[in-house]
Amino acid sequence: AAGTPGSPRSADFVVVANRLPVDRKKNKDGSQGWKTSPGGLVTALKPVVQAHGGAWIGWGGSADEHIDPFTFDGHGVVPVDLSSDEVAEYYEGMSNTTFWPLYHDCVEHPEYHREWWETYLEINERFARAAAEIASPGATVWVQDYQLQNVPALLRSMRPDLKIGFFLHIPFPPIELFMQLPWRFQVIDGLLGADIVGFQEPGSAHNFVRLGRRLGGLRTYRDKLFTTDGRTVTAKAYPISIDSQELLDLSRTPEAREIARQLRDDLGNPERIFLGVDRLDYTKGLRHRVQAFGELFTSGQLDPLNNVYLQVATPTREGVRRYQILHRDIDEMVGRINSQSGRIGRTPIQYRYSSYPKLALAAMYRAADVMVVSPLRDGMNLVAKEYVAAHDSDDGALVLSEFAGAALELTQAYMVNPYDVNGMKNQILRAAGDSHANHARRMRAMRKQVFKHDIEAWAGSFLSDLGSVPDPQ
Ligand code: GDG
Repeated sequence: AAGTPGSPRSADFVVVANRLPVDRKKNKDGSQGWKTSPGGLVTALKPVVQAHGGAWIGWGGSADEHIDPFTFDGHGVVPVDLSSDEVAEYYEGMSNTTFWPLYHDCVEHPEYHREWWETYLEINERFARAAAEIASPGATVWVQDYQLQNVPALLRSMRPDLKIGFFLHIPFPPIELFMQLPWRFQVIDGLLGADIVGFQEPGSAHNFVRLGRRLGGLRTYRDKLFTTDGRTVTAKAYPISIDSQELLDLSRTPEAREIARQLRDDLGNPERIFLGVDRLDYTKGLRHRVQAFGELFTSGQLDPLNNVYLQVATPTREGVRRYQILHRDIDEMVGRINSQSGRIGRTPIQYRYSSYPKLALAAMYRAADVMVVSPLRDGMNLVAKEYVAAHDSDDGALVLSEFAGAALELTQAYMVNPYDVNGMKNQILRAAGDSHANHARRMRAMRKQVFKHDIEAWAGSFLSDLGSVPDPQ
């Protein structure tokens, strides 16, 4: 569909996120158009934005390009332009080389650069201004994620009449780590501009409250922080989820069944398929996981004749150095392991550095006997939930890191500490060898959880809490 040009009307519900909910596409007649982006957040929030005739503010994804606001599919689209220098400093720098590692337990060293911070603030102000311009009086604005932590306070200073929610998709770190940040006061103040600050799990919410008390000197009570300007901010967990039914339906289509069958065939019809699906990110624990499988295959504890480990690693943040190093390391590890185990015609690790259509992923989840999700730290991890929803048989098993937010909900998974390679090897073997009865019991319990608490429930519970925040005085 082509968007309708012209500034969207003022909106009483506004989403502010780093990325817009639309991607460019080429129409049949060769002209440029837009299509809705894939992904859970868009699936969850788009209907809400549509219902309100609301607007979505975000970056279009390519630098040095100006896009005018337009109306698309019943909601406003308000692009925020970024130059390539701004992308380097605000996005690749401050967001993905400072906040991302700092908030993930410092599994890689965060870098602190004053220029990045300056640009980060400038861009946050640009997003806030766009929201201030389009929000109608008393509107609700929902700001998303670590790229935009200063938007709540900036927006509140421009528009004190608004209800402002913020949701952090990644972990919020313990005070001992957060204290490293040279701009720690500003970030806390930025977040405190919201009425509700939502996190993936209670531990993160608790870290934030503690920080508000210790660093901000605020009075707090349970999940409430009382700001110096007389407002109450709630810090609470809203564990995000997936569109479980949609994914299950997809995995049940004849197309998905056929792709799954073909996949088993292509892999040589092994007794067991182990699967990993991750963005190629250092937080996802790929090095440790590949090491564990490598040892299982070379020692013969997993026989390469009957077992295959399929790892899909989706390209991501390829402009950031740490990601380039990780890419090279995993290529090298997989090559070494495959050359040392298996035999001609049998490659124990099937590694794809590539992204796949959702249908293919659904088919992979369907085909996988054991799903291995072993991040070193993860806000939630949707892949774990997707496997549970899409693996349409009781005979499946999920190996899950205790450091993923999902571990609090998917308690019937085979839990691992990903740093403990021996422990992980044992759990992988245990998950693979467990009885059908145990598999079935665990899968059913997890399925119940994922179908009851889906993405719609997530958005609904955040927005209903935000709706009951008293109007600003
Ligand atoms: C952040 C937080 C939190 C992956 N490869 C392909 C593909 N994917 C999809 C998966 C899943 C999504 O990407 C990844 O979500 P995760 O939750 O696993 O991880 P992050 O990207 O790090 O997400 C995380 C999340 O935000 C939501 O709040 O859970 O903790 O880090 O949906 O299926 N999708 C397609 N092709 C691929 O190759 N189509």
